[in-house]
Amino acid sequence: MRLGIILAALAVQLPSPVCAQSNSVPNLAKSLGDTTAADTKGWVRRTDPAMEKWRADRFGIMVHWGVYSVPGGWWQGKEVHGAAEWIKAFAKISQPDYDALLTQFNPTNYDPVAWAKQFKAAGAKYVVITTKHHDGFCLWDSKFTDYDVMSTPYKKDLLKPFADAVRAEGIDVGFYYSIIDWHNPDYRAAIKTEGDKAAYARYLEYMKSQLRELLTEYGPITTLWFDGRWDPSYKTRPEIGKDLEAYCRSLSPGLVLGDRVRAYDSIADYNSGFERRLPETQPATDWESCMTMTENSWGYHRTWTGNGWKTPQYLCELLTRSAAMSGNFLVNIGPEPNGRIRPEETSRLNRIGAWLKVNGEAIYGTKAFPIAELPAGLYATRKGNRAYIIAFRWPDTDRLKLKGISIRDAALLTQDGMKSVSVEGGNTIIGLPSEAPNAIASVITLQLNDSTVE
Ligand code: FHN
Repeated sequence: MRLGIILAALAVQLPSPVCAQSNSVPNLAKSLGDTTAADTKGWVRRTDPAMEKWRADRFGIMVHWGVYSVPGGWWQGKEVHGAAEWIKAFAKISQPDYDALLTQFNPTNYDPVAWAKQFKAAGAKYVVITTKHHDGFCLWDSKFTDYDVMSTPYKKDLLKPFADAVRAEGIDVGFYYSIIDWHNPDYRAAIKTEGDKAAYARYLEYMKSQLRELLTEYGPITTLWFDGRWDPSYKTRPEIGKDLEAYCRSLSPGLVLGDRVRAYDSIADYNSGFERRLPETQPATDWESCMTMTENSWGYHRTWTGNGWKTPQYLCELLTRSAAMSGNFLVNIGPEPNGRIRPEETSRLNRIGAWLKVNGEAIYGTKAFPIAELPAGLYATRKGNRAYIIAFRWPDTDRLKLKGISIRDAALLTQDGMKSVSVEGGNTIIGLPSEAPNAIASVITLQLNDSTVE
């Protein structure tokens, strides 16, 4: 067993929520990808069109798909708790046994056009798919390895039709790429000898070759989502990440890169370290949260129980809280090995999409709008001189006083269009119906007086 996988297996013993599963663990706990201590000092806020587009998107979908979906959280008749994409490490599966899974990966129901329509129906503006996860298996026909989809019975590139279909729906395509690789013989978790150093240098070339394929043969890729930077071989040598980052940017100048390409020493274009949680307060940099629908499995887990699935309402609230702190929200799905998106996920995506269809104006293209003493369950965003109060808990009384702002006009966003509400009390109080118009969360739009500083 390789060093990386041994360390990963050891991680099972650690109290990391990625690895452990317990009913007492809160829904949004810390996990391996979490970072909070990165230095924000050297961070430069990009204002080019690609970055502004990403910033305005606010909502995306992440897809974890690979051969790990075949066992789907089960090994030798036993359920393996925790993240299903980690099953090789968690169940201590030998390389030959794991490789045998490739012969069972045959997603004949894969319909990228239907996937793309589903993403559209969910209201997603960008999608990030795992091209290669920690197991090293590649979803595309890579010239640099046989450990890819061409070695499965399916024998067709999965990414090309994915990228084409997603783009055809007007959604941006992003690629997840794991730095950790349990299969590549040159990958090292730690560098202890000159031999390790030489091997890792070869691995770096391998990554670059693959990234060149991904960035040049699949149309415009708006974001590269690196992951797995915590092994000492990477995290103690920031120059490796810097080299990789410069290489990717040279191939695709507008690329939006999260900080996981770097070795915890600085933020790239945005902080991608909020994994399965949101920040407590608004970060100083651009940021994105990635979120599982279950407690902690990203890949398909056949019989997910744990502490259940997040409700559509909760997912909408997490998305809203992100926008209200000027951040993006990436919700994850883990498709089945046959290529279907599971019903627990389609139903949630559809509910989020239905909510966004009426209320998306309060999310897309907005940023934080701090209002003092906003009651619990209410969030505020802003776009120019229009602000939005998004109420996940309808106010207790039918008058809402908003401190420190002056409103010209107010209305409710409803399925049947805008419904005017009264503004009183020196332009700070709005009159509300006694019942919330939307079952998930209702949006009150505010036309701000020009004196309200942007
Ligand atoms: O170990 C992975 C995990 O499987 C998953 O891909 C998440 C997604 O952010 N990232 C890693 C943990 O940080």
